[in-house]
This record gives sequence, structure tokens and C-alpha cells, in this order.
Amino acid sequence: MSRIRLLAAPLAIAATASLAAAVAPLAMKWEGKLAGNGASKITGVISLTPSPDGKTSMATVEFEGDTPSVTRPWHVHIGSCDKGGGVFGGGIAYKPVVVDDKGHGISSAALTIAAPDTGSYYVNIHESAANMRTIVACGDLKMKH
Ligand SMILES: [Cu+2]
Repeated sequence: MSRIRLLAAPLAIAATASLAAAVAPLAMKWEGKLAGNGASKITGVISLTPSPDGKTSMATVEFEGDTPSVTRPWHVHIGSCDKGGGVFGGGIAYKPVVVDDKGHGISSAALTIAAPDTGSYYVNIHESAANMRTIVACGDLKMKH
């Protein structure tokens, strides 16, 4: 019994190390620019960044040129600004942006899923919780090499 344990321990460590080496390079950083739709003058930056262990990710949004003091729901979505898709990660992680009195807004979302290494993703800024259908600004994310 003790002999098996002695053999199993180094194997487990080796398996964990090789798994980490295999997973880490797959978590990629994504970045993009936000632009207003229609009359919106919003401009900003967006990102999706892997955690150090590659297992989770952090989405960020920062913009200016918005209407002072509004509250904007936002998400990373699967797809592109042209072709919409579902929310990436748990929607509950995305705290709405509360725009300040100068039209500047910033928020981040700690996601429980890894940053992807493939696919298409974008960030959209919704008009309000009561009008999610109207997208006031959007930006496609691009993988950073
Ligand atoms: Cu959204």
C-alpha cells in the first residue's frame, strides 16, 4: 500500500505539471475598441484577459462620450457586432457601467471561464436594463498575439 502511494505521488505531480503546460498557452488576451452606434458618441477600449493560471478570465470596458449619469448594462458576447450571439460567461458577473457626470464609464467582470484561444467575441453596451435591445456601442475583440 505505502509502496503504491510513493509511486503515485510523483506521477500525479507530473500529470498536473503537463496539464498546466498544455492549458496555459491556450488562454489568450483579447482587446478591441468600442464605437457608438447612431447618435452615440461613445468611444472606448475593451479587453478579455486570462487569469495567471489560465482557468478564469477578466473582462473590462472603459469608455467616454456617453450621456452623463446613465447606467449601461454590458457583456462580452460570442460572435461579432455584425452577427450577434449569446453572452460569454455568466451574465451575472457583468455589473452595469454607471456613467459619471462627465460621460465616462468603467467596469470589469470576473468570469469563471477561461479566455478562449479561438472564435469570435465582441462587447456591447446596452441602452438600459429596460431597453436591452438597443445597443448604444459595440466593439469586436481581437486576439492579441
Ligand atoms: Cu450584452
